[in-house]
Amino acid sequence: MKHLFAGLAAAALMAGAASAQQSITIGHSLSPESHYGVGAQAFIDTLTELSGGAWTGEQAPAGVLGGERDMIEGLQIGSLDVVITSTGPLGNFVPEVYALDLPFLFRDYAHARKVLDGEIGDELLAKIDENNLVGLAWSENGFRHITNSRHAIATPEDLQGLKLRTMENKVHMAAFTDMGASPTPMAFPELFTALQQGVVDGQENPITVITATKFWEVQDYLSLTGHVYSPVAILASPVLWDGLSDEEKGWFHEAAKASAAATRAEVNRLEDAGVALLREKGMTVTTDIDKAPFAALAEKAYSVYTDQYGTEMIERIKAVQ
Ligand code: EAX
Repeated sequence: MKHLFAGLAAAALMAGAASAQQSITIGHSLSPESHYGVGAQAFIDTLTELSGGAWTGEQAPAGVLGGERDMIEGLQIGSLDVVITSTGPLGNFVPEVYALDLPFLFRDYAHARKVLDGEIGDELLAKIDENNLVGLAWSENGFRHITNSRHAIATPEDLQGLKLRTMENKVHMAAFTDMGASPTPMAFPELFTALQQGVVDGQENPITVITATKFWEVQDYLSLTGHVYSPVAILASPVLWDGLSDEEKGWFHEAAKASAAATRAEVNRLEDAGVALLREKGMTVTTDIDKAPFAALAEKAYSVYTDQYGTEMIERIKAVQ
């Protein structure tokens, strides 16, 4: 008994000492080795360094705390501190962000990064702040491509009737309906099993996600459609945020910037290396796809955004050189 009490007292003492150090939980959908995992670790390391060890953190990776929509809700109630999420479900909370999800809008990575790091990106982070969330920085998932288990896809005709999982995003669902597929919205943690069991034939994600999730195990064909750019938002909980000093808020902003830089470096690295790996794993890769017919069909989906907000933001995005 004596030992037990001594042990409890020591544990209480340690807990007391540790409470001087604050720890955050960062949620994301992918493995610790993925571009999100690398970004989450860069966030934690930068925060710890800038705060002189006063702040630390741990990852809740691979959707252990739910899909991206669940995690965003977790931020709003304060059950999670920081989330690294694609914009997939974010438009459900901040509809202005749908502007970034429009297909065939961004020309290339340089264009997307310039828009997100500039005035437009800042404006949209401010919109996020108006919706019981805190937008820290824009990071990156990558240009999305289609995989499936049926046949190679080179033209919109090849998409006809294909059961395709999309994110819970009404712009993406409209675009895939217009391009001829049968979209099925689904949270990411359910996707691998759905592909394995044939609930859906295919899905679309950047090379980063396709490699991190080993989709080659359940998908034979990859088509480099690059049909939409997939931004990532690094978000904080307003519950956490309201308790921070200005100095601490500055550290969190710096940590988010470091996280985005680390993630983008991984996107760059995987853009070529990832496709080579997927070929090695047996996927048939269709390159050199004529995007024009896809883009022509998908354009109708712009109305999901423009009916509410008009075309001004889209023109501004296109004008960024
Ligand atoms: O954020 O849901 C998706 O397809 C996302 O791209 C993935 O979870 C990474």
